[in-house]
Amino acid sequence: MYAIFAIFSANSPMNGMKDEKPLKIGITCYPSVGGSGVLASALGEELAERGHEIHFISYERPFRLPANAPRLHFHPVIINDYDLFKYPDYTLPLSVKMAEVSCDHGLDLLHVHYAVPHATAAILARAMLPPGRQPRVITTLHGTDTTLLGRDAGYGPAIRHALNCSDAVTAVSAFLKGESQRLLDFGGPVDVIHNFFAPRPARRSREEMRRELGVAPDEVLLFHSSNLRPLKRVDLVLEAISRLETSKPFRLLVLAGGSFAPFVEQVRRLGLEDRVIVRENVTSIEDHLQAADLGVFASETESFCLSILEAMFFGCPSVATRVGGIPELVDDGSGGILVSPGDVPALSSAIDALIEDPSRRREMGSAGKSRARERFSADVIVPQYEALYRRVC
Ligand code: GMT
Repeated sequence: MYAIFAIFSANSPMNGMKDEKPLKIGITCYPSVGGSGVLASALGEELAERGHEIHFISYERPFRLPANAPRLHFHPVIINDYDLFKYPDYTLPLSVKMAEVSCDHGLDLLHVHYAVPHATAAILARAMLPPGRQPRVITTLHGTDTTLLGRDAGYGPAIRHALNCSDAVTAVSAFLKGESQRLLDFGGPVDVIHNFFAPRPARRSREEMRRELGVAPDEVLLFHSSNLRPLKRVDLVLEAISRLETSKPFRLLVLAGGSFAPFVEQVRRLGLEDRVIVRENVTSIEDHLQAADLGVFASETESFCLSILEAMFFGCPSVATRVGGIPELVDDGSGGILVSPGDVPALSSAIDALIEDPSRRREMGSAGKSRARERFSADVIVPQYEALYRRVC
């Protein structure tokens, strides 16, 4: 009897759910390349593996979401283009689709990632449904929904209203929780649930990937991965690279979740054409990360920086700016070196030091990997979301 139960527990998708019934969860996120969409997709995938029924609702299928996975569904939001509107509206069709999916599938809750406009649409969707059929609404704040849009007088009051009407609000770092309370003047509870990463098996070996990128075995491969928005300060990353004094061979791989065109002129001016390799909209992140040796991030603000965490899982340390939630992720010495924002000489000298000292780099990388597994793995973080769902339901 015990043996049969043990086998069932280990292999069942309900593993970890004890005797509780699986939940039906609607997830809305931005489907394009970006940390909040990546996190939401990974969360949906993990929840489905744990036996819950997951319904993604968005204008496109999130780019990292696997096709044909059990209990994982996608509902597109169709937006008609009316001449009448100068600016197309997404919030209303999204809210109608959320209400429709909630009703058709009996959703227990809508979990929206990135407040604008997803939280507002979820509140509206809930209000469209009769009592008893209304899903709970959970809003996860990711970063610029608070730090950029929260400051904007045209958005702030609507975000605050949506948070006040949510059944629970989470933030991806303690830093972001503080900023949300301060900038949005939001007095309600905010649960901090850090981001997680669950790497998939790489499909190419480190050697194969480096060969494909044209990186020689003795070259140190630096990497930067982001959506390249101005606050990522890719200009400073390039400047820091151009000032390196190391005599060791190195290249910089940019995994661009946006067009790299605005930086081409700077690359030319700094004489970095032979150093910089750009890959846009890469989905096989694991293959690329295992080929890399050191991450470089110069963001002027960052609520968490999922890219650093992804690298940590591959034992790849980073040199990054000490801003926002990054110190919650990287403890100086474990996972990387942190420098003051805007301090290009400090950025360069930290990169130089780690290029010159491969054993320090490896030590830092392996300490970072342990830290990532202990604190930011799916097994640690996903149950925190499940507990929150149970609490609000
Ligand atoms: O604001 C952005 O740069 C985009 C945003 C997103 O949705 O991709 O990124 C935010 O969410 C990520 C996932 O939680 C965090 O890792 C990023 O740090 C955060 N970006 C900022 O705070 C600037």
